[in-house]
Amino acid sequence: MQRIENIQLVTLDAELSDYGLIEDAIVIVNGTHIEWAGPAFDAPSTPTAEVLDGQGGLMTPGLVDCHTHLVWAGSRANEFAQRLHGATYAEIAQAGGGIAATVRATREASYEELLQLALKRAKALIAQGVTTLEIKSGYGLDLETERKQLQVARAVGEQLPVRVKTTLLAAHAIPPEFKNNADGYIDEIVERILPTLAGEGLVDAVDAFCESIGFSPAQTQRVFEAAQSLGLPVKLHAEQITNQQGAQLAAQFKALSADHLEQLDEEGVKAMAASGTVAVLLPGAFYFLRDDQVPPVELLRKHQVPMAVATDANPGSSPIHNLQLMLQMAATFFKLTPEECLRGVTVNAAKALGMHGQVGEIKAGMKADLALWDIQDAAELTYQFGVNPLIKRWYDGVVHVPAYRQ
Ligand code: DI6
Ligand code: FE
Repeated sequence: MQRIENIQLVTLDAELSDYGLIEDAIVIVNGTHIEWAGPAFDAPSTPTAEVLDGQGGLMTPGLVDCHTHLVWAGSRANEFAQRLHGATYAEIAQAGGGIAATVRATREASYEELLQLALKRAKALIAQGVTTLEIKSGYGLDLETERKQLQVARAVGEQLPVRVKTTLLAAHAIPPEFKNNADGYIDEIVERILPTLAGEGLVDAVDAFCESIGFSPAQTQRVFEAAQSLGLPVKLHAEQITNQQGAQLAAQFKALSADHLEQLDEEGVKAMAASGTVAVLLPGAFYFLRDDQVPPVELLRKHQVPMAVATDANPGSSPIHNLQLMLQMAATFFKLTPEECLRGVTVNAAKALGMHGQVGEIKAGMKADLALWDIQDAAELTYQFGVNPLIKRWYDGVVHVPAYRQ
């Protein structure tokens, strides 16, 4: 048992205050779970607990990055240079670059090579206080390589102190074997890739890229039906470049989240509100693609759709492994408040992964995933970036100090 004293606690319990802030707090950790959290004056006695001094730091839930594509090989730095010379993301994709280039490199890479690359990226996120991470496949586009990606994702969660949720994104792009035959590839996904990998226990959720340059709503629907028949929750890359009414489709399948959403309209927002689907905002992709349309944050607020914020870490549209920077960008570009940003990488990100009530808040019964910061005001996490204020983090009840602090 651990008794963490001398902390300011951000519980995110809306009933307490904006952040659920308790100024002089104690958290009691029992094994892998939180046993008690609240004001020091109210704390039960724990004569046998190890007492830890929180140094007056601010404690938040461990952060949750609920949308990443961490497992890939190769580099797209050359495409970045082409874009600076005027080529567009869509033009590069049509010329055989883009996702297809990463698919070639990922197919060629060995399991071990991919694992080393993914571990390095995951460590960067862990050092910023991340304790739960979603990792998508989608750079294999065939059974073997999608499996390899998801196995690497599982290994990241086994080798590092981070909880990993896997998402099958086989419907990310059309592989060369199915050129001009997207429906044939959807058959392959629903008949073979999805049931096989789900049967191997590699799939926690299913995602698709519903877009003019991706899959149509009808094709996406087939993937969702297959997921539903296997009892798997769905998510969707929706309304990023064009409005395909993906949000409505996602809502129809009670999706955990719809992500990107720059082109989302009020009908889509209402559908998401009715189905409890989380809006995952990805300011890194907005920034890196120099998008000029922001997601409809006012409408999401008006209809009380929970908003999450994530890195979308991927080699093409968001080569960014910094969740703290995403908070800054969500505030600066999308005008989220610091409190919305913090909820976006904790309680709402947990909802987007179907982990509400397990992680993302500091309450009795939740996992002891905690982050202790050398700041006095929670808004600091959104306000600044580049200096990492993390003092230490707890994962599953075990304390870890990031390497640079040791
Ligand atoms: N939307 C994105 O922003 C990424 N995938 C997706 O469906 C881009 C992936 C890439 O360019 O490699
Ligand atoms: Fe993405």
